[in-house]
Formats: sequence, structure tokens, C-alpha cells
Amino acid sequence: MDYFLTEEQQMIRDLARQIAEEKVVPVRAELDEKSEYPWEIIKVLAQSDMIGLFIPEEYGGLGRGCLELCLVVEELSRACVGVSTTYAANALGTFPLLLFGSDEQKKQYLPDIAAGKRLVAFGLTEANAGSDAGGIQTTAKLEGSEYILNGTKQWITNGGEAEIYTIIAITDKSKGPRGASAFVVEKGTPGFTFGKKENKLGIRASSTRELIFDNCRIPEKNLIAKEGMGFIVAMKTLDQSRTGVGAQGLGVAQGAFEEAVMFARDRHQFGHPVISFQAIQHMLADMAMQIEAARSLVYSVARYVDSGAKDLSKESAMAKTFATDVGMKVTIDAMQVMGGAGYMKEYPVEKMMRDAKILQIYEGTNQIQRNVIGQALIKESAKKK
Ligand code: COS
Repeated sequence: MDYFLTEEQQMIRDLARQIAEEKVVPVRAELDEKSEYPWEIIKVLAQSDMIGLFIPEEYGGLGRGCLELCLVVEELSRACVGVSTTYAANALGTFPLLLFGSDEQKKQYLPDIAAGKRLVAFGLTEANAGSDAGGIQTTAKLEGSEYILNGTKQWITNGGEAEIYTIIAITDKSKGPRGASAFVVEKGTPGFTFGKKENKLGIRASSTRELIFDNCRIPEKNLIAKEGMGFIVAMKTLDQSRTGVGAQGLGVAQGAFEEAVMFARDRHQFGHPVISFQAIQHMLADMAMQIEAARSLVYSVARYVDSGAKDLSKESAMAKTFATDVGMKVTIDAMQVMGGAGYMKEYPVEKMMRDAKILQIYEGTNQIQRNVIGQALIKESAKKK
């Protein structure tokens, strides 16, 4: 399929594919096995200007948009979702600053982020606030010219490795979600420590840790937007980033599909390559159709995001849900095509299947995404009345 990418977009995609094949594929099994953070790959991505891809040129980035980011995320995910999670979570953590930061905050943080000198993480989730993001309990209390943060964030991607953290905390308990505010907190601030690295089923190259705030004092100027805007900052951030999670589902599906096709050509049973059997062809045909449908949706929504559309909730939830459900289904089916071999660590498909599962869970479960889509449909139908 021709998706009418510009020459520049094709170059970005090709460069990302080259990095994925040369730098990620040879080490992905080891990173997975050892649960090792991919610093060497991050360095290569930074040197190739991939980290600052979506950051405006005035802050040292390439000034590109959601589609370019999705192309890179797709290519990295085709090789390893652990690596693409590390890369995409950096963008997730940067969006609050990009969308809502003051000029001063942008000047202070974005150039280092664009250069890949300092990684970012986004801190919203807590032990009792996952799908119910409005239920966060971490507090930020203004005392003089400082906010004092107390509470614990859970399962934070890039936790411990990132230098910059965008954090959502409650400044006024009485106001529910409207009493939340967003802050930027730097690693090394007294009172800010990390929990142990989580041991996960998949995306093991990425790091996931608790962020612990114990009377952590930050300057008042670290408030992003205004007090009370934190929930909106978080929701708009997720609207911006969820298409990228869709691109991860798309990429891992593509990677698993290619492995399954190659295997089915090589593997002989009953005197024939197994790809010559209709049962296998039908499975591969379904996988190919689902991948192309996911790609069409992810790229279309990415273009919609880049058009400057204001309300992205429904579309980004659709891209995320559809493409990550495809990611899960295709990786499972790729293993089925490969039979026992697919189950072995000798091939990358078992890892792809383990990695794909998180995509249906993080940045809002696919059940929550269906709620978001449903709520948008209710709103739209009310307008038509
Ligand atoms: N953009 C702007 N505002 C939004 C919004 C969005 N995408 N989504 C919700 N809001 C606003 C609502 O309009 C509402 O405003 P009012 O108080 O003025 O009515 C407010 O935020 C609360 O929204 P809502 O009532 O829908 O919130 P709920 O408590 O029912 O929570 C959420 C539902 C949105 C939190 C849930 O659907 C969700 O997305 N959960 C997943 C969270 C998540 O992704 N976690 C992963 C952590 S980061 S990896």
C-alpha cells in the first residue's frame, strides 16, 4: 500500500528501520533476558535526531509531528517494543511541557530533551489510581514559594533513568479531578527517590519504577499551566500520545507477521512448505488485512492530530485500541503459524507476544478507550439533536 508519505517522511522511516535492524535486532533478546535498559540505542537515536523529532525547531528539535513520531515508533516496535516504549515514553513525558509549559519552562527543558541529553517520564498512575486517574492521592502543597510533594507514583516508564519528570498531583482535595495540578520535578531533588525496578512479563528492556515523594520541595515556577489544570494536562497528554501506542501495536504485528511468513516458507511438512496449505494462507491473509487496516487508521489519525484538530480523544482512542488489539492477535497467530518453534526463545515471536500484551493495558486499557469512544458518541449525538 502507498500511504503517500513525503520524501522526508520516507527518509525518517528508513533511518528508523536501519537503526532498528542494525542496533536493536542483534541485542533485543539479551536486553529482554537481562531486563537491561537500552542506553546504547538511546544514544544512537539521540545522535540521529530521532529523540527531538517532535520538538519544535526553536528548541533544537526537528519540528515534526505525530505521523513522523508514529513512523519511528512503528519501526522500533517491529524490532522490539521494550525499546520503543522507552522512546515513546520520553515523548509522553514531554507532552505536558510542549502543550502547556510556559516559554521559560520550554526554554529550560526542551533543548536538553531534544538533544537526548535528559530523558523524561510521565507520572500519573498510582496504586489506587489506574483507570480511575481522577483518584490520585499524591499531594502538592504550596508553602511560601515552594510546592511540597508527598505520595507515590506507580509503574512509571523510564522511572529512575529519566532526569525530568512531569507529575500530576492534587493541590485542592475538595475539587476532585479539578483540584489536580501538573509539575515538573528533576531527578536529584531532595525528597524524590525511586522504588525497585519492576520485573515484567514483557517490554523488559524498558524500566518501570515507583516514584516516591517524601516532603519533596520544588520551586513554585515548576507548576505547569495553572493550579487545577492537572487533569486536563494529563488527558490532553494522553490524547496526544495514544496514537503512538497504536503505532507500537502496528509495529509489533508487522514484525511477528514477517517472522511467520518467512518461517512458513522454510518449514516443510507432508512434503510441502507449510505456506502452501490453505489453512496457513488464510491465517496469514487475515494477519495482513488487519495490519493494513491498523496502519491506515494509525496514519490517518496521526495526520488528523497534525492538522491541529482540538479534540483528539475519540480518534486517538480508536487508533490505540484497534491497532493494539491487532498487535495482540497477530502476535498470537504468528506463533500459531510457527507451531512449537514460535514458542521457543530461538525465535523472536514469543517475546513479541509477551511485549504486545502491555499495549492493551497501558496509557488507558482498551476497555477505558472504548468508554472514551462511547462518551464521544453520546456527545456527538446530543449535538445532532
Ligand atoms: N480532554 C479534556 N478534558 C477531559 C478529557 C480530555 N480528553 N477527558 C476528560 N476531561 C475532563 C472532563 O470533561 C471532565 O471535566 P468537568 O469536570 O469539567 O466535567 C473531567 O475531565 C473529568 O472527566 P470524566 O468525568 O470523564 O472523568 P472520570 O473520572 O470519569 O475519568 C477518565 C475518566 C478520563 C480518567 C478515564 O476515561 C481514563 O482515560 N482513564 C485512563 C487513564 C489512563 O490513561 N491511565 C494511564 C496512565 S498514564 S500511562
